[in-house]
Amino acid sequence: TLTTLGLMAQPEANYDETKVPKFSVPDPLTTFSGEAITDSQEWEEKRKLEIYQFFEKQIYGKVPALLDEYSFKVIEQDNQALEGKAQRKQITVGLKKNNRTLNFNILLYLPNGNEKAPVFLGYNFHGNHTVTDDPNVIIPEAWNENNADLKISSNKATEASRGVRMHRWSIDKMLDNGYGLATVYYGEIDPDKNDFSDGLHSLFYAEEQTKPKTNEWGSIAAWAYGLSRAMDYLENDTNISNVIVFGHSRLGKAALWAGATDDRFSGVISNNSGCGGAALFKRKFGETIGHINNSFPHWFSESFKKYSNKEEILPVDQHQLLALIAPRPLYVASAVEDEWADPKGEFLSTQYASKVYGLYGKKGIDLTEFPETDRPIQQTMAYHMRSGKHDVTAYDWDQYMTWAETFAK
Ligand code: GTR
Repeated sequence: TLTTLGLMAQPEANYDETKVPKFSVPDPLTTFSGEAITDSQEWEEKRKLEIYQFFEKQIYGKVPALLDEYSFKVIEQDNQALEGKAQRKQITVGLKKNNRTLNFNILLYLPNGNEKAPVFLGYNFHGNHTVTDDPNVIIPEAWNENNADLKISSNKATEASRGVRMHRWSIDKMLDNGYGLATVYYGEIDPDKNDFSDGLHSLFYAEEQTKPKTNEWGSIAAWAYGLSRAMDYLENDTNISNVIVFGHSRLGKAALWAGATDDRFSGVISNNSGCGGAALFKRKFGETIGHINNSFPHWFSESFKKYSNKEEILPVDQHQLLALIAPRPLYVASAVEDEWADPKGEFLSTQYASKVYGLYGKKGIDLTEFPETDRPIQQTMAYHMRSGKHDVTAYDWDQYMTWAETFAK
């Protein structure tokens, strides 16, 4: 059967475990030429780089060049925000290339009373003003996807959408537990539509160029790059001890790639990131490469399209993306009802990446059984399967904070 999703008819998603194809998991500890890797030094010198380069050229796409200029400016600050609980800063970051400029705003809350705090950095889907009802948070000007439930129309956020996504960010609890939050509206980096004329990509074009080259970045890589540019500011803020990068769903894919490309992130959290995130492609359970390239042709590099409905010829899988983050703490979280994201595939890739963590003497996920729902496993690598649907909940944040307390501070 075929279903029409976007551009081309695609096979219907499989949700039947007995129909998952038999496949062999590419071994993180055997090089493409067949050499065995036995310690962390060999991993870094021989294997990590070739895996990294594969993901860079064939999946997410390469960043084409360096920026010409980087600048930041604290445009708003209140040391007694949120009833005195927090310091709030809003920082405009300016990126310049070929005389073109792109600006984005970081909203930063730091807990009062601590000299230095660990910070969660994560993109939001519709604007910094959606994560809190704080009336002082700036509403983004950039293109915004319409969403009637969230009161966004005419592709522009307004006052009407202030606070509409508060439930996804446990800001009060973060502050009470001594964590800060930094968030950015992802549409300020690259509007999420199949159009390469705007956003970060367009800064880097040569004259007459209208889209990235075949092996160059899609939107996920551009969003990951934006997280690193936010980090350029955060790592110099003297009130911040370390930054844990977080993302949900498509933004979880971006958080993972940011974690793999930038080791300044001291920890990485993937919340329901699914296909192209933590889930294994080769299981073809729920969303597949064909589906994702078809519905979101702009997310990956053009070179990744050759793997649509050809998972078997892909020489890597997503556990190797996770392994690129080793030995830094990594949390992968799924939700039971989020079958489109293949929770079991997210779990298995976490488990398969564990042996790379083992090379560093770090504990991964050593369970062989699929874990029980709402029973988190927390080591340097952590995993939980939450009851409920595709979302970010207070439960998720409670687990992330408990884990970060021991492993990622
Ligand atoms: C879906 C997409 C998923 C996931 C999700 C989201 O439509 O198929 O890969 O990214 O969107 O970001 O919420």
